[in-house]
Amino acid sequence: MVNLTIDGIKTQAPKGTTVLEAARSLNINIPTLCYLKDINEVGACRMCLVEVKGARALQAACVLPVSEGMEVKTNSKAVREARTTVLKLILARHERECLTCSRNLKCELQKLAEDMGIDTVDYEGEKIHYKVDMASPSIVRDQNKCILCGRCISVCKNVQGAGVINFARRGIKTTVTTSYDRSLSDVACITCGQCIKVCPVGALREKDDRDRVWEALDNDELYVIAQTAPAVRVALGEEFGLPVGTNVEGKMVAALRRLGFDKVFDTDFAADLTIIEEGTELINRIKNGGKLPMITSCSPGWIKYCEHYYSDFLDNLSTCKSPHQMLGALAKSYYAEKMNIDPKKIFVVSVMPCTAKKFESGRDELTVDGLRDVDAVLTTRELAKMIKEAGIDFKSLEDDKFDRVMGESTGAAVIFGTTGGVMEAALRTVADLLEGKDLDNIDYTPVRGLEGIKEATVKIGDLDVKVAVAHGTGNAGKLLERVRNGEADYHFIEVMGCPGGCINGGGQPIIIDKEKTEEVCRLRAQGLYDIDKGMVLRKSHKNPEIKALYDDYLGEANGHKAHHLLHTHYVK
Ligand code: HC0
Ligand code: SF4
Repeated sequence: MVNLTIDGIKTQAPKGTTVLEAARSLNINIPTLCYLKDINEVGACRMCLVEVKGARALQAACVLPVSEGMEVKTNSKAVREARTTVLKLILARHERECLTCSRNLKCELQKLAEDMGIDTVDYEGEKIHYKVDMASPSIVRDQNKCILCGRCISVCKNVQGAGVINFARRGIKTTVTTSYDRSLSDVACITCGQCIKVCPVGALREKDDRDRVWEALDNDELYVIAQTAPAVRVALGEEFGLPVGTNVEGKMVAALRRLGFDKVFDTDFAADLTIIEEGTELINRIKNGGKLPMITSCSPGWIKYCEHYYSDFLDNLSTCKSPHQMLGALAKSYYAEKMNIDPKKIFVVSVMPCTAKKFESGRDELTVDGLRDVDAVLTTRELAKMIKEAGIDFKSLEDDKFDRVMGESTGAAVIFGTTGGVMEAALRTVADLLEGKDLDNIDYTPVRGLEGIKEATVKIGDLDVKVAVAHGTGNAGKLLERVRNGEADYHFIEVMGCPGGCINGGGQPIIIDKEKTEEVCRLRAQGLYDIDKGMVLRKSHKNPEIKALYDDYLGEANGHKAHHLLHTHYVK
């Protein structure tokens, strides 16, 4: 242990700890704008300057290791003056359109300016005006607001394994950009939105589709259907001041009705359907010598990553469309026929924790007979904005229920929203189908939790089923390298593009205090596991609406009609 003094308090910290961490362990808050633990520790923003006895200049606490006998002041006159100057210089370069910024009231720079009592920006220097990159279907990049903290660069490269953005040029002309300043839509960006989540300001945001959805809702000719992803219900409440992880399913459904949707369905219904289709596909591949390991195909950021970086694994992907695309396809076929509605007049809106779903819904592979499965995708954040725009008092809404015949779901479906959930849901069904009985032990805990790569061998009948789970595409890449090199082999792999799975998707509420990210992920995941635990039906094949769908419409799992509507194939 290293002995040191911070602001007159004697303390000890393990060797290798930074002064920033040592101070935080004493509840001394040193401000930061670029620091992200284990991801971006670069000392770029200079907000964390501290005074160290005997040192000639102020030091950046986030990259300064503790040393024996060190005496640190975090709040001296010199420190306060330096930080104020640094912050005013950042503000001088930043396009200060706070009132109309997507991050208004959720901006770390704004909060810091308020915390530090900044009431003037004394410097006005040369400014370069950059064109806003609007070409990606998922991500908007506005360099005019960028403060060059480098977090997006680090998360894109180190966590997601994509590395499509970097610093370019020098001095006043320094920017964060793509190679040759191309649009994100023209480089190998996987549209995951993890860069949005770490951006301290509004330089990165989702492509806003609220206007298109309002237009559809105002059009009397259209029959507008909403569906909501598993992970939205345990995060939407945060936008209205409710505790992290609160299940607001009932209020969310009520709010969607108030907004004017004709029907509100549950993507969880289609998650159950995915398990039947994907589970059957897995059993067929294992029994008939098909391509293994089979890899899940429901996370569009992951699919795009596979296409760009691991295209030799494309045939390993399950041919199942992702659940919300399945539901969209059924809305315009099964439901349209049942209700005698012209499918061309049905407009499907998916409410998702994900920015990549915006890209996915526009893919040509995800159409049936020329009609898009899904017409628009809103993130959790956009739905919250629409609810606020409409003047709905979310917290006081009475709980409402999803519409039938695509509104019933099981516990297996709701855990899709967290890493390991699709695997656990699949194992619950595959084990029952292969053993031919209703098994009691259905909590597959080895695939739960936030470890980057999880592995398990599950004994089903005579078969040892080897499975792996990866979340965050960087981890997926590491896992696939091992498979490619013959160091590991599995029957089935679950990949979710975002770290933690959809609970931490690029479209979820912004976590302003980045130190709390892991805790927030745990609480959102716990919210989903609690819902699962409280449900009577916890296996997808027990869902009565799914049984009715096969009996009345689809016929058999993986059959001709199911393939036409619910499956696709991605090629190089
Ligand atoms: Fe997910 Fe999904 S679980 S990808 O994480 O499979 O976005 O929540 O909606 O479609 O169901 C996201 C979440 C979904 C889909 C489902 C899957
Ligand atoms: Fe990188 Fe994902 Fe952001 Fe694209 S969306 S720039 S891949 S972090």
